[in-house]
Order: sequence, then structure tokens, then C-alpha cells
Amino acid sequence: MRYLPWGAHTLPPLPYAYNALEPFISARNLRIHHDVLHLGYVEGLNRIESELVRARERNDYSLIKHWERELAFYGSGHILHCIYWTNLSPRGGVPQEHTQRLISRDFGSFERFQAQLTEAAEKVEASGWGILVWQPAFERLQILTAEKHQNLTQWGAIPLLVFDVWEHAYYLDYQSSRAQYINGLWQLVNWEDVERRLLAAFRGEMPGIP
Ligand code: MN3
Repeated sequence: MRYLPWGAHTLPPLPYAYNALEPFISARNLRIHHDVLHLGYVEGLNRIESELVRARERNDYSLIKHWERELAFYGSGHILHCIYWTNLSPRGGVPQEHTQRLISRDFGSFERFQAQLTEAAEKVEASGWGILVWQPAFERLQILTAEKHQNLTQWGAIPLLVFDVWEHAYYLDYQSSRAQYINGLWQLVNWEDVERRLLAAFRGEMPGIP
């Protein structure tokens, strides 16, 4: 696998000319969107990753809430824009074999899929995304939306180890002491399961969820 050092993300060039998507998207709009806004996500992500390297070296997590928010905001922005550019093409086209088959299986027909994605994307409040996803846990296509895109996650990530920090998970045992509960969780981690999930993730997979 490749090793991408922290703080070394780069802005991929557009896979077509700036005016290639006209008249639907103008060269002027595309240039600002890609050269200015997407570049801002890349630079922000690199800055935040470098700050986190320094935080780990100093064992100083006083700004961790801030850095985690920024990591999610810039990371999701970079990932989703990279996908967006390659998702578009001046040639357009129709769904190919496997896409067509799964759209039919999971949405009933292309028209129903198109109607749902159109409605979902239109109705996202304020800034956000309408997204067709393959959900490996359910092995099906789904349409999801994201308001903004950074609510503390990065799209495309496959979970390996999760700590539930909702109060319901610990309140009876620890009351408001979430830190003690987290300390307890570290004694309980099933590292064999984490390894199994990591090996699946190398293949772009996630163990199924019933
Ligand atoms: Mn954008």
C-alpha cells in the first residue's frame, strides 16, 4: 500500500479543461471552485495534520476539539471534491453494467433512483451534498445526504474500533466521568476484531452487518 505522510496532500489537476463542462458549469465557476476552494481544503488539511503531529510529539491535546473539527472539515472537503471532479465528464453517459444492475435492485428503477437523489440533494439544508454510496456493511446502494460535510467525520473512512461516548453507555456505572469509562474501555478492546476489520479494509471491504 502507499504511504502518504501527514501534511502531504496535493490538489489533483482537473481531469478535463476548465471550459469542458460548459454550458452546464462555466470555466469561471470551475476555476474558482477547483483552484481556490478545493486548494483551500488541501492546504487546510495539511496544516491541521501537521499540527496534530506536533500535538502528539508534545503530548499536548489542549486544542484537540478544535483540531478534530478541522480534520473532519478539511479532510471531508478534500475527499468529496476529488470524487466530484472525477464524477463529472463532458461526455456524460449512462450507468454501466454493475451500476445499472444494483440501481435496479436497490431502488426499483433508474427513474426512482434519479428522483430520490434529486429530491435529497435539493432538500439538504444550507450547504451539503447528496451522495450515492455503497454501504459495505449492508452490501447495498443507498442515497445519503450530508449537511455541511464535516460533522466530525471524513467520508470514505471504514470504522475499525469505535468508542460509544453517549451518556447511555456509561452513566449508570460512571455517572458523568466519561474519562474513567474510556479508561475502562481500553482494558476491553478486542484487538483480534480490530485486526480482522483492518485486513478487510485493505480490500476496501467492511465485515457485513445484519
Ligand atoms: Mn465545493
